[in-house]
Amino acid sequence: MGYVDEVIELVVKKNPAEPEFHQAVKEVLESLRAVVDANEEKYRKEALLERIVEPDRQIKFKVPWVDDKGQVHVNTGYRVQFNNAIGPYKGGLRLHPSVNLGIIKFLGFEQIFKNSLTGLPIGGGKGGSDFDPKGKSDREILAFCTSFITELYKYIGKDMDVPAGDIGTGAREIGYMFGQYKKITGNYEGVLTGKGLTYGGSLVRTEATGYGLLYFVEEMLKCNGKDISGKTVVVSGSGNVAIYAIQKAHQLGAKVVACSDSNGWVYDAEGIDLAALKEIKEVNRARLTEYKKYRPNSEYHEGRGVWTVKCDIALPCATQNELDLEDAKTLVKNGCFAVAEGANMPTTLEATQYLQANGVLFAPGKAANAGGVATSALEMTQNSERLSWTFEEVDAKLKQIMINIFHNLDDAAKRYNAAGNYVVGANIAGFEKVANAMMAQGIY
Ligand code: NDP
Ligand code: 2IT
Repeated sequence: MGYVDEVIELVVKKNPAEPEFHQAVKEVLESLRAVVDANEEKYRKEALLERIVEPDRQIKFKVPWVDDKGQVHVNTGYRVQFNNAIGPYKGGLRLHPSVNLGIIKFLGFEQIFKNSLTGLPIGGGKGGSDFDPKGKSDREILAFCTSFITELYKYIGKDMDVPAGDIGTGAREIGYMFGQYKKITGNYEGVLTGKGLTYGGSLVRTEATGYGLLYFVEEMLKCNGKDISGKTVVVSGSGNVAIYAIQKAHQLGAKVVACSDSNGWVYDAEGIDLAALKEIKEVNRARLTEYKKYRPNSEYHEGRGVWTVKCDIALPCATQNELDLEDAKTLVKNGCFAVAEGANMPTTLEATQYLQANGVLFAPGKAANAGGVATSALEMTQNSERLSWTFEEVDAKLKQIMINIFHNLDDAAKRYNAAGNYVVGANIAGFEKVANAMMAQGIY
C-alpha cells in the first residue's frame, strides 16, 4: 500500500465516527499523490503526513449559561489548534447544533491549506459549540458568549490563536466575546477578527468571503475564455457568505435567481432583491418564508431543491455536503458550467468527481472562500500597526489575493500534469508551503 493510502487508513482507524474529517483528509491526501510519490522516502522518514493529519491540540470544554427564564443549560465548546507552521492558528467559531469534534477537525484541517493559499502568515485552527443561536434573545447570546470565552481565553492570543466568525457567529457574537476577553485579561489586542468597525474591525471583512468568491470566479472564468456578465447564478444559503456573494455577482452583471436557508429556498426570476434579503436575515434574523412579502412574484419552496433551478454558475454557500451526486447530475443536465464553493466542503466527493468529469469548472472552497480569512489576516495587520485602511484599499488587496490564489493553484495543477483540476492545484499549492515550513522547523 502506498504512503497516502496508509495514512488515510490510519486516520479512519484513529478517529472513528468522524466522517467529515475522514472526507476532508481523503480529498487532500488523494490529490497530493504526485507530490508524495516524488518525495516518499523523505516524507516517510519524517512522518510528515502522520504529523499533518494530527492536530497540535484539541481543547474541549464545558459552557454553562442561564436562559431568560433562569434555566441553566450546558453546551460543549471546542477549539482545535491544528497547525501553526506558517503563523498563529487562525479560523472561525461555528455555533450550530450539529457541531461535534469531527466537524471542527474537518474545518480546522481544511483551514491549514486555505490559510496557506492566501499567501499570508496564518496557521490553521477552528472552534465552536453545539449551541443553537436560533430564537435566542440578545441576553441569552451574551450569556453564552461570555461563558464560552471565559474558558477559551486561556488558549487564544493575538500571536497564538485568533478566532473569528463562521456559521452562527457574526459581528454581535464576536463583539460579546471580545468584550469578555478584554475584561478578563485587561488586554486590548486583536485576539479575534470580524470585530465592529469602531473597535478594531476591518472594512470589507463583512463582505470579504462573498466578494472574494466572486473575484475568484471572475478570474477563473476569464482564464477559461468565459465571462460572468449576463450569466444566471444560483446561490445556496442566505447567511454572511451568500448575501455578499449575491451582491458582488449582481455588481459584476450576473443575475442570481435563487437562494436558500435550512428550511427552504426562493426563486425570483427577476433576480434576488438584496435589500429585502438583508432586512430578513441581517436585521430581523427571520426565515426565507418572509421573502414573498417583499416580492409577491417570487416562489418559496420547502425543503432541499435549490440545485434544480437552471443556472450557468452554482455557488454553494451554506454548509458541508449540501450538494450531492444527484444535485451534480441535475446541474450538468441544466447546462451549469461552473461550481465554486463559498462554504467549506459543500460538495460531496462523488459530486465533485462527477462535475469535473463532465467538464464543469470546479473551484474548491479552500481556494474560492479564502477571501474571508485573508481579510481577517489584513485585520490582524491593521491591529498590529494600530491603523485602519480604507474600504478601497482593503478591497483592492482582497481582489489581488484572490487573483493570486487562482494563478497559484492553476500553476500547481499544471506542474503536476493536472491542468484544470483546481482541487489538485489548491491542495498541492497549499500543502507545499506548510510542508516546507514543517520540515525546516524540526520535529513537532
Ligand atoms: P451564516 O450563519 O451567516 O449562514 C449560514 C447559512 O447556511 C444560512 O442560510 C443557514 O440557514 C444555512 N445553513 C447552515 N447550516 C445548514 C444546514 N445544516 N443545512 C442547510 N442550511 C444550512 O454562516 P456563513 O455564511 O458565515 O457560513 C456559510 C458557509 O461558509 C459555512 O460552510 C462556513 O464554514 C463557510 N465560510 C464562512 C466564512 C465567513 O467568513 N463567514 C469564510 C469561509 C467559509 P439557516 O439560517 O436556516 O440555518
Ligand atoms: O472558514 C473560514 O475561513 C472562516 N470561517 C473565516 C475564518 C477567519 O479567521 O476569518
